[in-house]
Amino acid sequence: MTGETMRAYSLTELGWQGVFRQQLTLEELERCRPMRLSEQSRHEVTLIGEQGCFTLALLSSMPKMVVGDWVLVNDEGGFERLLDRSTCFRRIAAGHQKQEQLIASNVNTAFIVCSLNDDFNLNRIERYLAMVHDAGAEPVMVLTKKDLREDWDELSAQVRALSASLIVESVNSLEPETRQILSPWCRQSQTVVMLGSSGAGKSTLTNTLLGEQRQLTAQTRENDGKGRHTTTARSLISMAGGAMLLDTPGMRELQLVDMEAGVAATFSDIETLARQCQYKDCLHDSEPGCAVQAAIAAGMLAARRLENYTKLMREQALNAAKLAQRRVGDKSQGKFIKKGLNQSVRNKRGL
Ligand SMILES: Nc1nc2c(ncn2[C@@H]2O[C@H](COP(=O)(O)OP(=O)(O)OP(=O)(O)O)[C@@H](O)[C@H]2O)c(=O)[nH]1
Ligand SMILES: [Mg+2]
Ligand SMILES: [Zn+2]
Repeated sequence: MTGETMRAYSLTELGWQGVFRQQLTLEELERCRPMRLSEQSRHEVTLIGEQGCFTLALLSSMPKMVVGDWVLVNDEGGFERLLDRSTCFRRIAAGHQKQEQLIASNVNTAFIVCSLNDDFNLNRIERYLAMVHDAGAEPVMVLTKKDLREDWDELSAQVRALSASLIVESVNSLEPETRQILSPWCRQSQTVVMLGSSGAGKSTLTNTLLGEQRQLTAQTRENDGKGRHTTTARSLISMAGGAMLLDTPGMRELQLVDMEAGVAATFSDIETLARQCQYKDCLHDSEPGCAVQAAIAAGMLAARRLENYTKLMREQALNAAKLAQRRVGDKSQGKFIKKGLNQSVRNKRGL
């Protein structure tokens, strides 16, 4: 570990909560200090705590860590252990290799940032909601670029219709009053993650909440709602007197994995209807006595919603199966390597 000078924070400012404190033994309370992982790269992580900030080199013996984690550091400045997470966001990494990727941990609220402009998409919003429900955090929909759409209220109503319990705020992220609108979730000891597509306005929102231009944001480009990736790394930033804000790079592809409960929570209306279907294993397709199809016919449920529910349920199960297969593959490959090593040892010994 190498020391670095930086402003020190109180644990409350860093998002410390009872659920973490109660994990410490008396001995650990005396000997160790908790620090929060604020940034990470392949080989090292940045930890911040009451005494400032450290860079910790990662070793293969350490557990997989992610931004938001609480880590115990001993008197000598060494890694002691990772505390259990209260919430954890994950997805299947983009690309061919089906690998689970951790995105953030110990988050209380997820702002699902979505532009009211070009990339408005209910299916994608439901995808994010499934991920947030899976993580165990509270989702808040933050619809940005309200100033660029005259019909913003209509779009906002479509999002509100997804679930009666869903909180939906429409904002202009560049306006200081947005800070007021989002303040209920930005109190001290809270952690808020910004999730959403590239160009949705996550960093703009972060800066407005911080009251300073801390994060780099894309220039406004007319006729180009797509946006390049401006933010390239996740970082946890302290909002003076308020929450810890976690800005993330836009996700090109958000594949769900092993999130049956997260999808079910996102589509609780369909799950409730399904309990009234005639057949327990109803696929809500063309079975007789299907309460879900009946709700669609009666205009109570959008056919789009059932389609997306079916798609996400299938996707998460398929990815879970692929991941399990990959794990088995890794294990047998591990055995193979071991066997190979034993053989080479025998060869060296002339056996
Ligand atoms: N008019 C208007 N422009 C906005 C609003 N929110 C964001 N923008 C603009 O949209 C562009 C993209 O915003 P960013 O904050 O960089 O987007 P991001 O979500 O952080 O994107 P990545 O870092 O690539 O994931 C910038 O030019 C912002 O100024 C808004 O509410 N109204
Ligand atoms: Mg950004
Ligand atoms: Zn049915």
